[in-house]
Amino acid sequence: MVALRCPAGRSVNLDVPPGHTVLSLTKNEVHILRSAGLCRETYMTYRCGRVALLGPPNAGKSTLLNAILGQKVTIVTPKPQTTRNQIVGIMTEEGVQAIFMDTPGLTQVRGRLSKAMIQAVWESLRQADVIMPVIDGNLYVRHSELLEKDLAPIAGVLARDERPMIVVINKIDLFSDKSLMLPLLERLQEMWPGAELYPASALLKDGLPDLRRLVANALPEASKEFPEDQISTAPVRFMAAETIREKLFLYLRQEVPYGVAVDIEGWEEIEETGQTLIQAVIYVAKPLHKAMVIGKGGGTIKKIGTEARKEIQELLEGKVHLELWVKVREHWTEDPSFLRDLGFFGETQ
Ligand SMILES: Nc1nc2c(ncn2[C@@H]2O[C@H](COP(=O)(O)OP(=O)(O)OP(=O)(O)O)[C@@H](O)[C@H]2O)c(=O)[nH]1
Ligand SMILES: [Mg+2]
Repeated sequence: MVALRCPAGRSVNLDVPPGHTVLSLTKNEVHILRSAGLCRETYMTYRCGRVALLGPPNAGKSTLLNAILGQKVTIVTPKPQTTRNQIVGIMTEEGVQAIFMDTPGLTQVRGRLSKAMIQAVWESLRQADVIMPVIDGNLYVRHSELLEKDLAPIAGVLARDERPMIVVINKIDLFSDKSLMLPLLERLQEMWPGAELYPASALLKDGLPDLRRLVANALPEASKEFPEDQISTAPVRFMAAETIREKLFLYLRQEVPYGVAVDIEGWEEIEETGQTLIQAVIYVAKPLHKAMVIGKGGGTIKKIGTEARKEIQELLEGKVHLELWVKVREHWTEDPSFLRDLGFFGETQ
């Protein structure tokens, strides 16, 4: 085994058979010459690293991650600030493992919950080998004046960062004249001169194979961190709670979804029925919200429960009996120990 210096300054360990010499090194390949000079061999090196998906709320970061993986690991809703924690999704392909970190949308910090959410963004950025800002291309094509303000939290920091950066300009399915994008592309290139700009539609899964390749080439040489069949690091209990929260976001209006939290309090396999009994508590911030979650004649919570149960069954590949309770817990978004119990401050990882 010899340790080789790669052009990018990283080292790679490789078994060079006796009687062979290293001919050249490129980003992905080590060319080796047999000493007799009769035959050239190419050894692929393994690439593995972390990719931080970050950007303004509602840009499609979570949709993009699910589309890249071809499987749902993170919840998606039309409302901003859906994602609250760092969610890890793992893509493993031949010779490559990309560990994506989905993050909450970057907004102004208002209170402890949003502080914990923003902390998850900075922590993901710190861990990243590749930085992948995701922006809503359609929004900035139509309202170019919003770009600077929305990217203000990351523009300067990323301009000084030397790590590989791929900017995904998402939602390009929403306008047919693609030349409308040119001024936006120019401004992004000025802001981040070293970045690759990549227009895509996460919703239509448009352009994803090339994006996967781009990410793979930007990753450092390293051995894989996770088994090939592992798709996420989130425990199933957390994913079940997130599924319920997604349905709450979908069925509740105004400020109500932002004040809900879901905690799984019971999880039991029932031998007689072959079902998993899941008992979850939906916390709301105000007494009035409790009535809204329950709905007229219990209609809203019934719909939420039915939708969530279906999806959790798919996740667990088995029958689920889901019991939901609603409790009022005023000011929970400001309670550090409760936030910790819910998995904030990195505890889902
Ligand atoms: N038309 C269109 N809609 C998209 C696309 N990608 C995402 N969306 C929609 O945009 C909305 C927000 O998507 P999310 O994936 O939840 O966005 P996010 O960036 O994770 O949002 P936060 O977690 O709140 O920061 C959803 O309604 C998605 O269906 C896209 O390429 N085209
Ligand atoms: Mg999200």
